[in-house]
Amino acid sequence: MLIEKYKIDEFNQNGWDEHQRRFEFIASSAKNVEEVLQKLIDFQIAIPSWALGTGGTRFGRFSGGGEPRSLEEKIEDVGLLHQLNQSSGGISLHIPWDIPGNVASIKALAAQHGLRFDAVNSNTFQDQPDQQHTYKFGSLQNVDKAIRKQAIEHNIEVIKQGIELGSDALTVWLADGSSFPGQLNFRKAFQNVLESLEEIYAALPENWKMLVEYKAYEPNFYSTTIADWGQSLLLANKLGPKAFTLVDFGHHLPNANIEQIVSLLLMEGKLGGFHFNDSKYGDDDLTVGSIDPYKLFLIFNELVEGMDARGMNHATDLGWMIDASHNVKDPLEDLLQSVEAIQIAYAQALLVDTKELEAARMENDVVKAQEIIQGVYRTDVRPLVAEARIRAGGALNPIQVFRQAKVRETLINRRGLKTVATGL
Ligand code: PSV
Ligand code: MN
Repeated sequence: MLIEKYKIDEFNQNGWDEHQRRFEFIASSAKNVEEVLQKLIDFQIAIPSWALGTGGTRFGRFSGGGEPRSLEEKIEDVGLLHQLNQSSGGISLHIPWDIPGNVASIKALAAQHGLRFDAVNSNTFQDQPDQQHTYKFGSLQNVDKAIRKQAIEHNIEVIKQGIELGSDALTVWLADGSSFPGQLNFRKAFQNVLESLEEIYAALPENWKMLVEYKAYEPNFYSTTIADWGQSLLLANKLGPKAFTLVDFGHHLPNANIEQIVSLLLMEGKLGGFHFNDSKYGDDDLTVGSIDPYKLFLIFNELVEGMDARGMNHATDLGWMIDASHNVKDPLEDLLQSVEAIQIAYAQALLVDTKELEAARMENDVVKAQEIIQGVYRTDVRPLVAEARIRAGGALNPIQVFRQAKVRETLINRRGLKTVATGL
């Protein structure tokens, strides 16, 4: 569902004067405000098609109702988010959780909502009912050639679906690994994955990217065959110029310095994309910025600095996607919070005085460097983010509008209380 434009304008009147005051205050002190606003407007974050329903854990799942029952309804939900924040202009499909049946009408619906198709994701971490071989002991790494072949063919099929949709990247995340010592020959497993990825890589169109995502553990608990950025980078380097590493915030062991990882990957020209979420213990898939917003800002600071150093376009040269799950919140409200958290961190990173910071570093002035970094982090940039959103045609306060317009109640009336969206 979409909300009538006049209603959003009406809702925008609430708190308008307060917003003006707060915006003028920051605009009077921050440098390059117009440039920052334009960058915020251009920056789009893709929403995964599997994050629109309630996520569960292995202990249970508590649906909030009105979940999308089809890909069409998922596109409508992302369209609504985009209408409210003007920054969720992409949708990322996981296949076969979402199979675009009638491609022409799916594309038309997405276009109607101003959405593009972001990276397509293959799934060889679950068995499908009609599948010949099982992935219980891995897919691209499997000791059985026939199983590897099945997984390769699935990935090539996903590329074909992506081409039809107008996507330009394939994200490969593998659950492959082992749960017990002795189970796997690490070297053979890695080589099998490499050879399998080589076959998939050969099927990529000229302008496509392959994003190789790593994850430290889970579902395997002893070893994961692509467990960290080193292993992913090794594969990406061996595969060729169209292959890149994808960093997911929650896929690291505790205390990993993710900002350093993205910095070095950018230096190597091998960072391809980022999955946003937040985490306290592991791959918790929590709302972006809900646990450690400072870490998110530090990552953004390196992303901006590293991309600028290579003359990259922030909005288009990397794949940005939210990869979160919503166990206790309304998924759409959660996604609105996540997008805003990303924009806040991005805006703060854009405000860092890089020259001054570099000068402090050259003087080994550690205190000054920290003052610069934390001075920006402690600046309330929410009025900048809101201003960018309004100028782009969105809502001053997306969550408030979502609630005042009774979106969830309407979705429950239309779709029912017990609907279940595909995904995890
Ligand atoms: C795996 O944990 C992951 O981060 C990958 O990106 C998957 O595609 C996604 O979550 C959904 O399982
Ligand atoms: Mn991910």
